[in-house]
Amino acid sequence: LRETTAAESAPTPAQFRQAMLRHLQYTVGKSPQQASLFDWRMALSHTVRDYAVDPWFSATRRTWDEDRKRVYYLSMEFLIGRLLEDQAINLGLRDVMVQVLAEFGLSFDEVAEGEPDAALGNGGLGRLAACYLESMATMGCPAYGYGLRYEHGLFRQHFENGRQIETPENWLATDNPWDFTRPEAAYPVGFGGELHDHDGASIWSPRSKVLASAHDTPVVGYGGQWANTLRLWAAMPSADLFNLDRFNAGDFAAASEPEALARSLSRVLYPNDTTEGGKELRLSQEYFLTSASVQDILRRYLAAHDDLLKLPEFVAIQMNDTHPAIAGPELIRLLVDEHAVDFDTAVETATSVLGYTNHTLLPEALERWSVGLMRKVLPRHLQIIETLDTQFIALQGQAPNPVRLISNDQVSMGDLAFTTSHKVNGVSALHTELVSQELFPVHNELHPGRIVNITNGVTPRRWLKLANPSLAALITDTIGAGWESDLERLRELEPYAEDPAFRDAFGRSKRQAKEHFTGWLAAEHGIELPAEALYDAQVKRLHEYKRQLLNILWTIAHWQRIKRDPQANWVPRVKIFGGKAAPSYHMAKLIIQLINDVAEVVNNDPETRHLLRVVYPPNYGVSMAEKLIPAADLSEQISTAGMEASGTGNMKFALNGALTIGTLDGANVEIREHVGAENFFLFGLTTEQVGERRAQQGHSRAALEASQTLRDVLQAIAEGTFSPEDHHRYDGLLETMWNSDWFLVASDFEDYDRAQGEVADCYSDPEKWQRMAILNIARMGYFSSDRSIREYMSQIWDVESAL
Ligand code: 26Q
Repeated sequence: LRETTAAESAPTPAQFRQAMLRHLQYTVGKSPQQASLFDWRMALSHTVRDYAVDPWFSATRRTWDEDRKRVYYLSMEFLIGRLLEDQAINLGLRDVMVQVLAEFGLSFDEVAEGEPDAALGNGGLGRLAACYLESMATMGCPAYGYGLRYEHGLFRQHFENGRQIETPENWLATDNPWDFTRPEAAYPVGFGGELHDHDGASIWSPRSKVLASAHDTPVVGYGGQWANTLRLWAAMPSADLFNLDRFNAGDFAAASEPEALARSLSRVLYPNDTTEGGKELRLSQEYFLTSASVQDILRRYLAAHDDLLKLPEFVAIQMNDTHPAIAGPELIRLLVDEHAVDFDTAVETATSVLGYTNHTLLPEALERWSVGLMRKVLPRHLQIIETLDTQFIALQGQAPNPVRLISNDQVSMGDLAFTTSHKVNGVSALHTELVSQELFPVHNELHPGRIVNITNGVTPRRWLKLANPSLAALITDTIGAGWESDLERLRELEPYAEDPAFRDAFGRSKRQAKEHFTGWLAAEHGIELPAEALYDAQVKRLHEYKRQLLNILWTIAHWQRIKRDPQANWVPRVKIFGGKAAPSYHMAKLIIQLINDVAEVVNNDPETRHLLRVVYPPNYGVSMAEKLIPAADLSEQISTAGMEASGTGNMKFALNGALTIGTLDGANVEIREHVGAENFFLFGLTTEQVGERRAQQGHSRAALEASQTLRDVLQAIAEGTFSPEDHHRYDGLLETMWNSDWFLVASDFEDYDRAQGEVADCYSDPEKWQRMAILNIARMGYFSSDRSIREYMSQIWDVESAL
């Protein structure tokens, strides 16, 4: 086995070319003359993948040889996007690859554009898991990601008459070149059935069993010195799991139940980013992921050890939100039922191994499963949870109203995850404070120190080096290479904020990023945009708390003002929206329609179209973000304070030199502290003020009465200005604005308007704007996911880097 790093063993163009031609001929079965873009991409991907295998083998081998502690990141979502360029960059192959393709007359961008996004996630939580995988590999943290190999990732979005239409995503329709199938790594996962008492012990006889079969993708760190595994489970009906007894008894339907269940388990990702209440299939998916992963973890541990009580010295399992929170009961079950560990020791062992990351405070997003459903699907786990509940009540002594794991006939997965974890973390300083004080105050008093903060981060390889090659090149020219894996080095850019030549160069790189984005937008969607304008972007899942509504209402106000005084000195703006709504989230879908309706009117107004455009390219995802974020001047992070756990898009924008207009919410607070209050457009109520305002009767009406601007906007909507064929389309939305406005759009409108005015003033002074943008970039080093992972390693996982 070679122990050299990728950089040391980088191939020459001739070697790379030969390797690629070999794959074209022998893996793809084509000659260069016959090869399509697809064939070239397959040959190229296999070639790049080959270079991942050596570091992958050597990392795996060393972890075994050195008997290292491993981290297991359990997540229902991994929003990876494309892998080709990412892997090539980390292996140091990007330049050679581009050059060799050019020799064949191919443009790398064109070849790469054919790769479907692996969209195995909804949004922030799933993308965070992907950034963390890449950072764990870069930091030499021995780790596995465990997830589900959904046949269909997040739905595709398009618009018909401005309305969102969902269609199935099909990323596996063509070959997935990154995937190594591991049929030998397969585990049975049981569902349903009964419990029998045997000598005081519970024996679980599941009604159906489904096989979990592993598919591995190597995840290479930057510099190619370490690689980990992303293991995705596919559900497989298995011949020997077909229920022969039932078949022979004539119950043919019941006999094929396992097969039907298997076909559905890894079929599709749930498209909600808040809990889909009570769905049996979702609970089964969560258990399928968790059980297969925990079985695999124990199998790997027992291959080198025999004392299960020492598990916490060698294994750390991180639960990405409560979705895999059945891991506690599952680990306890396996220790007690299969390995004869006594119950209390099993609980202590499991708790020492597990960690839980909370990503939300929204009550509707906290998972609860009905006791009836639990009993039906996971009877043994329910029994274990009941025992844990009894113990947890006892721990609270004489408390009159103890917190319970089971209440109102529902299992609270957050409380369960807390009690079975040795560390619980929030994802930004503000969020962690709210987790301690609002969500888990009782747990927090019982277990002081269990809650820790780990502020989210993003990988600078994908979100700067890959996405923004012109800015990345400027940075390297200015401070030298190496910032990619030591992002605090960006601070060396600070003095250049005062250097006119550097500011110009930054301006040119921003211009290039805009051209790259608009070129794609024109080719893909036929939308032409002016290059000389302030690009103002809000891209993220559609949610009322994220307040895309505030943004579009302000856009209408801005349009009305321009029309009132078209000759004034307006800063031309392009308002960019992107994001999907959960298919059943009616208000979010109505807001999408409003944005598209406004775009239709505003973009066709000859009086204003040179000053204001509204664009909403459909099907926002990782690959669109990579083009759009580098092009943005202004980043909209305008959630109601206290509601966005962290945000990570906010970090990607600032790292690429967009200025933020934002509230004191989630990680915005820390971003503002790092980049400096003078380089951030702050507005809006604080978390505390939000609580107070909501308690005031009639706050929405009062806020509207105080804002002529906003009343004019609502009036225009009510008159059908944007829906001439249906004046009542937005009645429901207007009613909410006047009478409830839970998300305080009206309360924050005037201050948002003021901040947008400052944005425009500032943008008309390019020198000032560029200085601010450069200082943002220079001071964003803290938000590298490498820093986050370092903190997880020391504060939660107690694991050392192998590098
Ligand atoms: C749960 C049960 C059933 C069906 C779906 C779900 C489900 C799926 C996805 C619930 C929540 C999610 C995703 C949540 C999410 O993306 N949260 C975001 O996490 C980011 C990373 O920490 C934060 O930056 C964001 O603030 C937070 O909203």
